Amino acid sequence: MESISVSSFQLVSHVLTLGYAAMAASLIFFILTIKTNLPKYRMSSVLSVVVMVSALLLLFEQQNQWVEAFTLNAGVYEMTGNFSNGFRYLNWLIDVPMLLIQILFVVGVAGAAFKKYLTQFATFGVLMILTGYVGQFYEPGTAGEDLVMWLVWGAISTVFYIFVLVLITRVIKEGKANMAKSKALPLFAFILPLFYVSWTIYPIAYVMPLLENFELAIASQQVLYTIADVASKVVYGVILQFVSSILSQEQGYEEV
Ligand code: RET
Repeated sequence: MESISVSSFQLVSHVLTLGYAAMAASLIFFILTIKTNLPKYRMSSVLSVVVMVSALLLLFEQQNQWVEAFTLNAGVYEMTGNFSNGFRYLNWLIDVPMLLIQILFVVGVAGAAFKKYLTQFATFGVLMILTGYVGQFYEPGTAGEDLVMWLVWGAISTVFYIFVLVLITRVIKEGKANMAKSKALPLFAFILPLFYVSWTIYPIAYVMPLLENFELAIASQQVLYTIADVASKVVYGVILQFVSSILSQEQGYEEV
């Protein structure tokens, strides 16, 4: 039976709790600040709220599953139950399209271009997650272990991920051009590097089992997913919120 040390068990437990606490706190933030924005930007905050609620529930469930999967025995935590990232993938299925679409409201893409980006973001985002979801069933160290299938599905998912990166780079470039004269530009410009780093943590976490050490793989995967979740949902959402409120002020909007 696989086992992990008390400190690794606790570290993951703390990090998972921090994750859903961050989502709960940010949920309140996005609700309370929505009126600092002009109505045309508010859909970005609404989508942040959707992302927060779904992540809050999922990460709470993930933490419960973690605690129930292990039993303390002779000073180590033995894995006596089931623990997987399956729920996370289903959460991403909702959150990935929402995160990609929310920026379109702030960037000011309109008309046919808006529809085109929306469709492409939703399609590539969903395909990226679904193919990764299939892949994680073959993860080394689990009941369905199959190294080749795991890597092949991961590679297919990566192709869709590259499409997503190309699209978001284009959207942010358009945003920068639209904000050329705005004070919000430097803050908005920070989103692209944040996006590249935070989203790329997910595939890195996916391949952690290559470390061939159960404890290190399972613990680092949970820590990495949580860091990526906070950066890609909370930090990203907060930046979009501040960018929107600067743009709103510059267009003469005052909160009523
Ligand atoms: C997978 C499978 C392995 C290959 C790649 C992946 C990419 C995952 C990404 C997930 C982003 C999730 C976000 C969630 C926010 O709620 C599926 C791990 C490339 C990029 C942003």
